[in-house]
Amino acid sequence: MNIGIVTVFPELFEVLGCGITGRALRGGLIGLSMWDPRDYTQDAHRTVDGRPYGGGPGMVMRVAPLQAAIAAARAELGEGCRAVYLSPQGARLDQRRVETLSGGGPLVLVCGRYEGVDERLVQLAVDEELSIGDFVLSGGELAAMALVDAITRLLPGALGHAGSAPQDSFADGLLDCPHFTRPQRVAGLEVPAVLLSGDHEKIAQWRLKQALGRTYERRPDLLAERGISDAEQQLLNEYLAER
Ligand code: 9WO
Repeated sequence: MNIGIVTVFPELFEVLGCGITGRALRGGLIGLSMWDPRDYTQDAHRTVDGRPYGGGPGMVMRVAPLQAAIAAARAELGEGCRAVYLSPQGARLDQRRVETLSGGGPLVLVCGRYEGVDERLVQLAVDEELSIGDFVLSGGELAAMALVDAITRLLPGALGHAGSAPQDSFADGLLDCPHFTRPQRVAGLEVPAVLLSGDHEKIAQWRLKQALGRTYERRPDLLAERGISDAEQQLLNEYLAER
């Protein structure tokens, strides 16, 4: 999976050298390339921004350097690639979208700074605008890194022990169940006995019940979207009765 990053701060992406993404990079499972719009400017000051038409505070990223950087990235990554602009105005990213992007062609992730990019750049060179949540950052880079991380961990072979990804939160449209490790008692709080029973069938049932209960309590919107089977409704009823 090849991903181009259009950013005036390429050094921010060094953090992806750690952990799962770092191993995926070293193993060639993902390829990251950086495209700095400043390298595609014509003036001595390497200007990438301009004052906003209509006035107001701050600066706006100009079309030409961004467009040239995106074009250069596209040319190297192949014309089948999609350009994604990360911004709070984008469609909300969710695990389903991550799965689609992870299984698709190369990506160019466009990171804005300042007050944003000239809207004509979005019209001319961006295929899709995505948001990772309803909050404002100082630039699109952290959102792009979140997307790279989420995509990478879905690639076959990215996770050490195979089968971790499908058990993640959201794999089945549910929040994750609680997890416990040693010691058995912490500040008077015990690990649920069923997890010590060795009965893998019962443990799986307990985990599903917890996942259903937590999703119902914390994210009823997810549960409504996903739907619930009769057997699962039974488990959810047990969970609520046990509260
Ligand atoms: C800055 C600003 C300053 C004064 C008044 C309004 C303002 N809006 C912004 C703004 O939205 N800046 C953005 C910074 C411009 C595009 C890149 N930036 C960004 C991307 N911030 N947050 C994101 C982002 C991306 C994806 N998902 C969540 C947030």
